[in-house]
Amino acid sequence: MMTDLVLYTNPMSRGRIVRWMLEEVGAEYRTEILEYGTTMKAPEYLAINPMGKVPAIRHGSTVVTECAAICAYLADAFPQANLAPALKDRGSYYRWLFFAAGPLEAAIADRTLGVEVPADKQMMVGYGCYAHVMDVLEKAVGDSPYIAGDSFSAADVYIGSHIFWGLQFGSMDKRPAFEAYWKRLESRPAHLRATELDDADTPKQD
Ligand SMILES: N[C@@H](CCC(=O)N[C@@H](CS)C(=O)NCC(=O)O)C(=O)O
Repeated sequence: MMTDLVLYTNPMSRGRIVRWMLEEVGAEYRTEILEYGTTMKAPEYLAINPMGKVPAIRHGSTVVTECAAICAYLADAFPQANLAPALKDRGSYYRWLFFAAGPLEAAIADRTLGVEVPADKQMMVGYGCYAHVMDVLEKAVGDSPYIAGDSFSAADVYIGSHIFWGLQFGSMDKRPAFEAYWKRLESRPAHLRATELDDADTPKQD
């Protein structure tokens, strides 16, 4: 298939977030699967993402890396999908996209790795403490049907994926508000399609 939009991914990675987003915008795209430790670290791919990590996208001559940035980019590149609010309404949209990419990711990673920030050092750590991040996020997902208000947006693809994985892998508290929020997202046709595509690309375990 000839297309100017390419997804660089591995089916067992955060690339699933971007696949979901691509299915939401309904864009035609081609997928390149990269393997951990080999093609992901090869010079050809390091020219796309010097971090040697997936996902990344190339859209014509534009390369975007970092899941949250890719979700935001695709929402703007394909405005007909209506996945980004008007500029004047983007306060919550940007806040939660960046909150999830920064404080939420870091809080979950530290907790998973058993890193505890001493109380007297929390003021210098971007997320403060894990419990506070959970409380703030719990309120946010309970305040409106979607994270940035009444309409589903790219921020839901990103933050919803974190919540889904957090609940699935036990890296986040199983709070009813998180479960109710994910229930509103999980059967979106684009999410189901993306999961099916990534599952089909996942090597089967014997
Ligand atoms: N901050 C990046 C994280 C990307 C990332 O860590 N990807 C992992 C897979 S989920 C990866 O490619 N790891 C391979 C490696 O580090 O060698 C994003 O949000 O896109």
